[in-house]
Amino acid sequence: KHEVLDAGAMVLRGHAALQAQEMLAGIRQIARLSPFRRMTVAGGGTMSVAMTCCGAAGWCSDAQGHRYETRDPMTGQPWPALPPAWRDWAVEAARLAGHEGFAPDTCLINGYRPGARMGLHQDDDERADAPVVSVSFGLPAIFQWGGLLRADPVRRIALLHGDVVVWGGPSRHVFHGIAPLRAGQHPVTGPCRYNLTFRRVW
Ligand code: MD5
Ligand code: FE
Repeated sequence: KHEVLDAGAMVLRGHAALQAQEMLAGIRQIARLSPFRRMTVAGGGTMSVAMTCCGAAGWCSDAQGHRYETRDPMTGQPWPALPPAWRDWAVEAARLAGHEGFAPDTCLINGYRPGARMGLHQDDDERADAPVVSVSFGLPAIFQWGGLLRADPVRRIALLHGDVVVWGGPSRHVFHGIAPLRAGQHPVTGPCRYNLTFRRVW
């Protein structure tokens, strides 16, 4: 049931499928307070993925760069709370993958429409001694998984509705991305894909 992708990275196929309806309802609640928005990146481009956050910290990007903020710059308010049931669920998923004592303080929520993509990048704005728990809902995506150097060869792995990946140890620093989302209709999310990542920032 647990598939080791590489050192520190484990897929729990379909592990979140039974949580989908509840988590998607939670996403709608969060998005009422802090709407999905397409952020600007340094250099002036706009991301094709729409994002929102909940928890003590929210990931923000603008023309100046990217960082975590305690308040949503769009509303001036603190980010919506991380639902305790989500937090407990993510702690248990990390534990199943061998990471005891995960204490996430944020969840970044990515919304993909057909054509949306995430270019190869490394996640290094958070504490690297904690894993990241990622959950996919809706339309399938092709996850691009490289190495520690941008030029390293990239593997392609399908991430489907309900799939959970726990990234820890060496896999925290690999270059990764999402190929442009193919158009489609998913029975639960319609023409969308959502990805939630639970992280320890502070
Ligand atoms: C997504 N999100 O499907 C992906 C999945 C992001 C992001 O990449 O930064 O929001 S999470 C994949 C991930 C997270 C942390 C580490 C690694 C992969 N990794 O080391 O491969 O929207
Ligand atoms: Fe990432």
